[in-house]
Amino acid sequence: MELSDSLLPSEIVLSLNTEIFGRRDIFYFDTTDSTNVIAEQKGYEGMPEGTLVIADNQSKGRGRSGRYWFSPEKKGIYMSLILRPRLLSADIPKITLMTAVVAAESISKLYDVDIRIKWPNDILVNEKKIAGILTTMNRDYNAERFIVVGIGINVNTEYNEFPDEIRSIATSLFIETDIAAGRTALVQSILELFEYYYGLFQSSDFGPIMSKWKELSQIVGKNVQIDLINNSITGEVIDIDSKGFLLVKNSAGKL
Ligand code: BT5
Repeated sequence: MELSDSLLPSEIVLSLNTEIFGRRDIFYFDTTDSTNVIAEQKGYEGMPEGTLVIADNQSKGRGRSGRYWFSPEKKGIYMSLILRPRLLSADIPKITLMTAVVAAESISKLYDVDIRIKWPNDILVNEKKIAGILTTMNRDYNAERFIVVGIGINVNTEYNEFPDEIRSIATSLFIETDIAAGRTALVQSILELFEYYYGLFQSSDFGPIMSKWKELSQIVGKNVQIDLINNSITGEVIDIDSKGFLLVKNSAGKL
């Protein structure tokens, strides 16, 4: 069947192999400001886990700490999921790491690219950013905690379409593979892997997901510079701890 060039809910659910994610309401927009903003509103109103907000275009796509996410029309995937996890607050940051594994594996399942995760939320191909994740935690009208996980992926964006300031640091699946890809199959793959890893996370421990994360990040043993708001830390990455924090040893041997 010929699919439309939009991310229509009726096409996303067709042959979708999940029970929760994508199986609750799907709010589709041809254009919106930010799917995370809409999902935060829907979460506040009490919408359940698995609710999906998805758009073909974002006018104010958000990154972390007030940064932006470039979201050209029908060129990428801009989606946000509502979660109501049965997890301790200390485990919530791991959702971002888990989502990075989901995004990376969804891409590498469908495309022949060498995908890497950069702590905590960057997905890279050839050292350029192809996807990003934005996780927020809020309380709804009933004071119940909920999480919104936003995923942005550059699918068919061409090199010249990226704004000047990110052209050299961003890439897309089209740039990397020369294949103009259907976005719907990638959305389905994300929903399916999300459901799998989220179930694993909540029913057992984070160990298997952390192993995948380490395998995809190849960061242990690397020398890094971490820029904080007022200073920066350089050193060697020793490990990721059980809470999902990066452990870095500086030249003085201090962890
Ligand atoms: C992120 O922030 O990487 C999180 C991006 C999350 C986007 C999704 S789309 C669906 C959902 N709805 C939203 O409104 N957001 C989420 P951060 O690590 O802060 O990276 C932002 C930085 O990446 C920017 O300051 C730019 O330098 C760069 N950047 C912006 N747009 C990009 C793009 N399309 N591809 C690669 N890099 C980009």
